[in-house]
Amino acid sequence: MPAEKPRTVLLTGAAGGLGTLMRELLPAHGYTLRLFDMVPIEGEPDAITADLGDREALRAAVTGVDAIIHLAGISLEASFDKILRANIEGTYNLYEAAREAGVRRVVFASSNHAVGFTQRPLPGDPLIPVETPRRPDTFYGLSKSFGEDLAQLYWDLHGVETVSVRIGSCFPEPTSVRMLSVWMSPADGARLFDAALTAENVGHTVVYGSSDNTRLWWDLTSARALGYEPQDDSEPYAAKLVAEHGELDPANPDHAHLGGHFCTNPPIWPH
Ligand code: NAI
Ligand code: 15L
Repeated sequence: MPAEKPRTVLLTGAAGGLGTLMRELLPAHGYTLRLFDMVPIEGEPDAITADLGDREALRAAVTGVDAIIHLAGISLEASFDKILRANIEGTYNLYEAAREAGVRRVVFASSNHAVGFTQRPLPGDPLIPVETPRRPDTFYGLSKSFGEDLAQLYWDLHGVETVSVRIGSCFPEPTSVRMLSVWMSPADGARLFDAALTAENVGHTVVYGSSDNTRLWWDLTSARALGYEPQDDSEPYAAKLVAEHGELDPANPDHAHLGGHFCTNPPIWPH
């Protein structure tokens, strides 16, 4: 599965930064999006405004969709209780609704912070494989590690397929030297989600989500095996960013791991 391209896709977290970018980009790949978020979306009166804790709303949201892109949740560090409700219970609620409704494919927004305490490769070192042991750098990263395990369970037990995308940094432009290695351009993000929705027989597949950056830290082989062909590279932004901030220093703890400053001083979810 799927033998045919899914057409109607539930996009959770549609009001967020990545959700907004994907609302702009995914229709051109042939998708009709059903939008879901706990906050209303301006100009989108049909969007479903509900919390991931609302199981009834989730049941209604998944009814009749061909696939789900699950972006909703706390996207930075927060107290364990908040992460538990939004990211852990919320993702469980989403998978239960998908299973009950017979939705066959989920694309799960995992994060590099599921493996954030992995030593980042130095030039010439091998790229980090998807099989590297999970080393979450925060409760946030831990919730993404949980999401990947939940996805594996729902495939093994219930036949719900997932592509877990360990997204690097998906923003319009890289804004730090670290992001030169982990950046995923929005256009490549849409290409990767498209590949994750359409590849056949993915079972549970874990991929890194980034562009084909010259300074890449991880191995994109499993993403390319889905049919993903990244078109972008952060390198044109490198000269300006390096001139402003200098090259990464392996002796600096903020620069030593994939997760960057999440390992030392994580940004905190504002709500
Ligand atoms: P964001 O914080 O801008 O958007 C998250 C959205 O989820 C928000 O609109 C928020 O209202 C919604 N949300 C939060 N808790 C919810 C709940 N309990 N019920 C319903 N909706 C809820 O985050 P962003 O950057 O758009 O990221 C989207 C997803 O991708 C997140 O899961 C994040 O962890 C993941 N990700 C994003 C990366 C990036 O570079 N943008 C990097 C790695 C992972
Ligand atoms: C993430 O997981 C966050 O959701 C995003 O806001 C960025 O901080 C990104 O990681 C990153 O590592 O740059």
